[in-house]
Amino acid sequence: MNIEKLMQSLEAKHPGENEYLQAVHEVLMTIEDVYNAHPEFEQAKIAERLVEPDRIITFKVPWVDDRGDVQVNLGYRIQFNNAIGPYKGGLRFHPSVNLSILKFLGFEQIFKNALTTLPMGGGKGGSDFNPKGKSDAEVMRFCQAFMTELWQYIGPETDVPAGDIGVGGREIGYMYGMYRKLARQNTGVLTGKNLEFGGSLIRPEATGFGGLYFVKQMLETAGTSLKGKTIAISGFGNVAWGAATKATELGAKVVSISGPDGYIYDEDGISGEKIDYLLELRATCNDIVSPYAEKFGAKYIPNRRPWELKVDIALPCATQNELDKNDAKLLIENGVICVGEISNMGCTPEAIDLLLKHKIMYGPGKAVNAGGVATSGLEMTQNAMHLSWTAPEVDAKLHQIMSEIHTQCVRYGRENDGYINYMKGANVAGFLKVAKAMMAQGII
Ligand code: 2IT
Repeated sequence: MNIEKLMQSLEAKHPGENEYLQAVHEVLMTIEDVYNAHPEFEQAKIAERLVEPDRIITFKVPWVDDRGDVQVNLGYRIQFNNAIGPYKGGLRFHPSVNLSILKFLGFEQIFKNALTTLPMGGGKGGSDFNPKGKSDAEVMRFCQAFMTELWQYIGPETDVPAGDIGVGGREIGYMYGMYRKLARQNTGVLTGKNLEFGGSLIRPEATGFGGLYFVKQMLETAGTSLKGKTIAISGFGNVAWGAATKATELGAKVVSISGPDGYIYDEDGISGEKIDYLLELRATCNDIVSPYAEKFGAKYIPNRRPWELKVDIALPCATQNELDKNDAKLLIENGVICVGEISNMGCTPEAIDLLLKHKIMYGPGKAVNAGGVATSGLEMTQNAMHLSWTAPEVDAKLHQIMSEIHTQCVRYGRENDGYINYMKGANVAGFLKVAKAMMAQGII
């Protein structure tokens, strides 16, 4: 495989799609050896076929705000690869959403979903709609308008969207209602639904819980544990909430959360009612964390990121490229032992290089945050069987899946000196599954 040539051709075809090119480059670099060991992959142009989505659907979403003004947003669904199962992946509603961001997320989702052991292909979608400051009625009208266009492209065996940044239970509910009305079917086509109409227990917590199960295994493999460790978390949404809950339960102390306005340092630990307060903060739709400091008497550091704190573990839980080279340098100087991405592509490539160079445990988002989509897969299973599992049943399955993902990462990521390159392990394991499925199914 000639990575440079392939990257040059992608850059020429998709200029300026930086996040997408970044995600593709990372995967190609890490799978190069195994790719070259299989000449049949090169012959079947597996790399060239993998890096382009099967199709991209874009549409406009006109809706009316509370003042009676007409608003026009863009909607997208990227159906990236369905070699191992129906397209599966979240919808992101955020003003930063564009083709590059959704293509990077959809591309990552292929490998992440392959790692979960469940039969799910990769997809992603969303809109540049900004939920910040919108009323419930506005969110409902937007979601209905969005689904009016999207519904014809999705289906329980075709493409199963879910939540991501800006899309939680409320948005999924409104979209599901519209889908059901248009398709006249109640087949659970979205995951992340409320419990009353086919949702799964543990799904809201699953990304954070799964992340901590994975980090726990990383630490145990290195001969240590979460007990008594201090953790910096970024973000304050659903993922940060689940991660803080499980980290505290497993004996660690979470000392930070963050928002676009800055971060909170709470040296007493963010636990109990303080964790539940995160859900309240999110529900205000103002996208700020500063009220936490006023309510609980913690420190608020405006316009900075929590990676300058002295902690044992750093868990990015907000968005892509939220931890850069300088942040990694500060964390390393402060003695960090593990960085686990619970956000998608949370670290920049330069940050990852530095962490690997210093042999810091680094878990990539594809592996660490796969518990979210894995539990979506479990929701699909329950819907298909027309039954619901108990919370302990779902949690046990999530645990098992995270453990299998860890095993795959170790299998393909262990280096000669014993250091585990989880990024390489995750990419190679995910890639091999998809590549073998593509090989077996011919050129399509
Ligand atoms: O990035 C992700 O894996 C998600 N936002 C969850 C996707 C899903 O289908 O549950």
